[in-house]
Amino acid sequence: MSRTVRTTCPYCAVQCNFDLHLEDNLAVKLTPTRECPVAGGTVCKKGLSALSDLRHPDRLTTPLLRVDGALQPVSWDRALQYVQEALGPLVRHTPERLGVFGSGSLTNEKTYLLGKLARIGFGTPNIDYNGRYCMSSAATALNRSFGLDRGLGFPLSDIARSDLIVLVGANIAETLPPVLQYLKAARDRGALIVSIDPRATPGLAGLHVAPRPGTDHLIAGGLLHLMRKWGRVQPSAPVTGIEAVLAGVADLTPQRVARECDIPLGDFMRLAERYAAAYTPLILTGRGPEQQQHGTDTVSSFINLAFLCGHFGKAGGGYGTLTGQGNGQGGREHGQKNDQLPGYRRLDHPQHRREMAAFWGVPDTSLPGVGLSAQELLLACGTDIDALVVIGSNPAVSAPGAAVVRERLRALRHLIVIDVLPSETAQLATLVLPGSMWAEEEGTTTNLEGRVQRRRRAMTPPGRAREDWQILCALAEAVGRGEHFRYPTFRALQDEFFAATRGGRADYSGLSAERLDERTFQWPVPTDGHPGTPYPYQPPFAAPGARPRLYAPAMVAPPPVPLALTTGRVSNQYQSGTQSRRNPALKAQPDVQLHPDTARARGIVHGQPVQLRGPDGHTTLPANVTAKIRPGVAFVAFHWPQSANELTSATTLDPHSRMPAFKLGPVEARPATASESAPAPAPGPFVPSV
Ligand SMILES: Nc1nc2c(c(=O)[nH]1)N[C@H]1C(S)=C(S)[C@@H](COP(=O)(O)OP(=O)(O)OC[C@H]3O[C@@H](n4cnc5c(=O)[nH]c(N)nc54)[C@H](O)[C@@H]3O)O[C@H]1N2
Ligand SMILES: Nc1nc2c(c(=O)[nH]1)N[C@H]1C(S)=C(S)[C@@H](COP(=O)(O)OP(=O)(O)OC[C@H]3O[C@@H](n4cnc5c(=O)[nH]c(N)nc54)[C@H](O)[C@@H]3O)O[C@H]1N2
Ligand code: SF4
Ligand SMILES: [Mo]
Repeated sequence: MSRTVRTTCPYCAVQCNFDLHLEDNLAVKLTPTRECPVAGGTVCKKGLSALSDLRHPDRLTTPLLRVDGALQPVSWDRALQYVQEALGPLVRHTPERLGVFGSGSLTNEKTYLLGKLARIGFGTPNIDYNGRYCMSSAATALNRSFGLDRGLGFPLSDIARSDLIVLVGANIAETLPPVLQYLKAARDRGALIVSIDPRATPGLAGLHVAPRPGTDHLIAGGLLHLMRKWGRVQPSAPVTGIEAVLAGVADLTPQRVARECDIPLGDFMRLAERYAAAYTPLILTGRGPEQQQHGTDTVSSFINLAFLCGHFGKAGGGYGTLTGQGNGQGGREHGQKNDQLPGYRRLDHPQHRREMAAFWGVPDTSLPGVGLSAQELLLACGTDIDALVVIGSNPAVSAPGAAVVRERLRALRHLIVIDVLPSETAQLATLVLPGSMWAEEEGTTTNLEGRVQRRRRAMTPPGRAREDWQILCALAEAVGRGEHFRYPTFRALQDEFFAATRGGRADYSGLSAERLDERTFQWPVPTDGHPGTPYPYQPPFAAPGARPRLYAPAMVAPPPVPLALTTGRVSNQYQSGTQSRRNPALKAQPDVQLHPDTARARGIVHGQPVQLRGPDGHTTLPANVTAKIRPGVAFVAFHWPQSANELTSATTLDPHSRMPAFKLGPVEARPATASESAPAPAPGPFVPSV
């Protein structure tokens, strides 16, 4: 029998819609739809080839328990008995020694359930998620100025109305390809597109500025310095903190910016003149300036510029951050963060605690406090943390200082991984539970413009794999806390989730599956008849005094290093690569990009192996010698084991957001010796020992 189910893509935060065509309950084809409210029928090759995962031969189809050192298939009864014996005593006696690690690729409903499981199922404060590695600096900066964190404060299509688009460390053509159509529309109407990136990336930029990594805040500050000098400072609304911000940029002359960022003065002046003349200039940050030791302050410096020049909150103007993971936005709203309760409530806010405790029917004193952030949680494994439950993340590859992190994961007494494929993290587990993928479950995701959309189930999980939400409920039962986790249907969980957000900043309580069948909505949607909120950054602001509060970042350049490591993505791979490395349509190989001058000075030859050493590890990768990267910088993508995170620092974190410094660290590079050049063993097919 044939049928078609419309759903959203499993990968990035654009959340393109497409139709799955099924024959006998198996998806056989995927087609984009023009009715997609986000991308209008465009998708990228990752989305187009997403069917590959669903019935991949490596798909996890049975629980696996480590017995005598090897993972072996077991029944669900045996698996849940292990959970009872492993986690039960911790939950009863020392719940804080049990950690939970979640993900921005989980639906809103699973995110909500995971946070609830940690707080009132396990009773632990120690839950955090991979969005800490992704959006935390931009989220922290937006929250501290506006009391609100919605990545884009306008519909994506508004970008077409901008007359200057400044992409700061955002490689849109490779990471969010359908967004390019809106930039193209703006360019066709005369907009200039500027890319600030130490690498020349594909796309539409008419001006490319390649600063030293970690100096973006000086560009923002230098622009504000000139805007003030040129009489362009006219705040978007009454605001606190303006004097300190302006004082902070008083001596940031164009000459100083050009010198410290190491960019041509003429390019900087051209950017400044265009910014001064533009009516709707838009600054969009990606992970480049955000995943830094001072990423939060850097984002604040761009917010300050846009706000003080009166562009913040304009349709298609101002500032926005480009969220990355499929549910990166919703995933940071509903309680899997260490300091958060559903609806973007705060765990350290007495009123918010009372509201959620009453909603869940528990005493508010029983809710734990704020726990460890993601990297701190991983580093505490084997010392303060005895057991960790991981769902939807592969930190053995994606966490900074991955060699150190793998050591910590191995030191755990119990590592329980809920995944769909045998990720490198799953291969370290004591128990692996086979979960569900996008096309196998109902739910909602919230895309990079805050648009809530339905995911629809087309198929059932294979073999003995179960839907993630049912697994989470089973964990609660196994530790004797099933009482609050008995949902007769998924719909009961979904309705509870929507209701739980009522009164929170990210209020979804006006939504239902039926309303979302009619159309999509940008949050907040506080009542049944509410039309959604395309433009949420409007007075009165949620910040104290109803005024935005601007923060004055220190305008200090990072000390120069002989060779700076920066890391990121390539178009043909996704994240830690669990899915994309297995997809024959997405071929790519790891390498290290180096400028010809940098390579020559070190005797490094294109294509030859390079030995790279960072503060917490080392690896060998072939040299990709290219003039598309600035001298003195090495770029390594993080999609493979033995790639970027062997070289990043496990312990350097932004003090405000606890974001690791993925985008700037010291690295040494030299030609590899014969013994170092042996290619890293390719991960073979995964065969659990039987
Ligand atoms: N193909 C693909 N697409 C993806 C993903 C994927 O893994 N693969 N992941 C998704 C996710 S979760 C995310 S978060 C987004 C991320 O999307 P992007 O932010 O676009 O991706 P990155 O490659 O991490 O970083 C962007 C750029 O920052 C530059 N950069 C490095 N250091 C600096 C610096 O100091 N200053 C400046 N200005 N730039 C710098 C890098 O050279 C890089 O080109 O992509 C999403 N889309
Ligand atoms: N050096 C460096 N490191 C980085 C970055 C960087 O730019 N440079 N970027 C960081 C960023 S922005 C991010 S977002 C992180 C991402 O890195 P990770 O947190 O590792 O994210 P993924 O690779 O998407 O991991 C997803 C895992 O969950 C599984 N999975 C996917 N969907 C589901 C689901 O619905 N249910 C279940 N049970 N499992 C599922 C997949 O099979 C995979 O094993 O990496 C960070 N690491
Ligand atoms: S742009 Fe993102 S959401 Fe759209 S098809 Fe590609 S990966 Fe999927
Ligand atoms: Mo991300």
